[in-house]
Amino acid sequence: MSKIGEWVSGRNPGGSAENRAEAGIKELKEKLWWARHVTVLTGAGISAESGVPTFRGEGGLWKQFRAVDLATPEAFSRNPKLVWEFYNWRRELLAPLSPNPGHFALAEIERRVPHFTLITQNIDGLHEKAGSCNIIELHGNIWKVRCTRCQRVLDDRRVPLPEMPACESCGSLLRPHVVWFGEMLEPQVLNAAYEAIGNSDLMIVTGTSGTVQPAASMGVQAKRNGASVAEINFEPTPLSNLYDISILGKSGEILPQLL
Ligand code: BJW
Ligand code: ZN
Repeated sequence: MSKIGEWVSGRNPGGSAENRAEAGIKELKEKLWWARHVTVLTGAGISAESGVPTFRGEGGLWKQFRAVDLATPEAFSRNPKLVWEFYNWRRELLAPLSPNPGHFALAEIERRVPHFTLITQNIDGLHEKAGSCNIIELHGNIWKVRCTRCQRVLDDRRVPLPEMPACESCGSLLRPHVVWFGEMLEPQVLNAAYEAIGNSDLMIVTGTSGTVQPAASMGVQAKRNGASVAEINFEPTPLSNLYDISILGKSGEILPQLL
């Protein structure tokens, strides 16, 4: 038996992979029907079907580039031009992309349940483009810049930005308004996420490898608070066995089936 087969049969014994996914979807649909407050945590995988590269796994950004050279405050201090080159390249890549059926399904679920919070680790802005409203962006947004001196945060959709963009107020270097490794997440953002998790009776975790903290622990936190937790991911993650429901598949194919 393949690793995936072993894992799936451990969670939902019997039947083909398709039948097990179908059973998971049915169970999740029922939980969704009764839920009062639903929180969804998304990661790079939800945008994969829009053409956005993920970070880990085949074709992932961290397979081609070293995160320590491009996504840490030290890397930016050492070589801001290189870091801006990386983010300018990603802005060019993201600018023409559109949300996929997974993003749209979440926006529709938000309209149908009494209380809904979308926590995303993604910086691509595609949830907003799909019509989601109550969004918490844990790792910032690539379409925002922040002054390294006066800390002003501004929307900036220029593609590409100048090599070394400068703050209009104080002339200092701007940086992408994103959270790099070793940086704290904004306390009010983190508190809002934990508050939503604390109020939720159902949490859906989708398109994330569950490797980056503190986001990786949020599903477990929801379980500790008594919520049901379902994972929808292309492959099993280190946390899959801790959740109530694990559905293997593409978020763009599974999420619309919940409606
Ligand atoms: C599909 C699919 C489809 C594909 N459908 N699925 C505790 C213990 C150990 C370490 C730490 C710790 N606490 C903090 C740390 C350090 C660090 C960390 O977690 N490191 C780990 C790698 C070990 N965390 C931090 O530094 C964070 N800061 C912090 O906690 O501050 C306090 C502190 C600091 C230092 C020490 C201790 C405390 C900040 C983290 C910032 C992460 N930043 C990035 C870059 C953002 C900007 C940018 O994009 O450029 O955020 S890194 C990157 O990873 C990005 C993502 O948001 C994040 C998560 O990735 P994600 O979304 O899970 O993507 P993938 O690629 O990993 O997974 C995709 C999944 O989708 C896969 O499973 C696929 O199978 C699946 N998939 N197609 C469904 N169609
Ligand atoms: Zn400034």
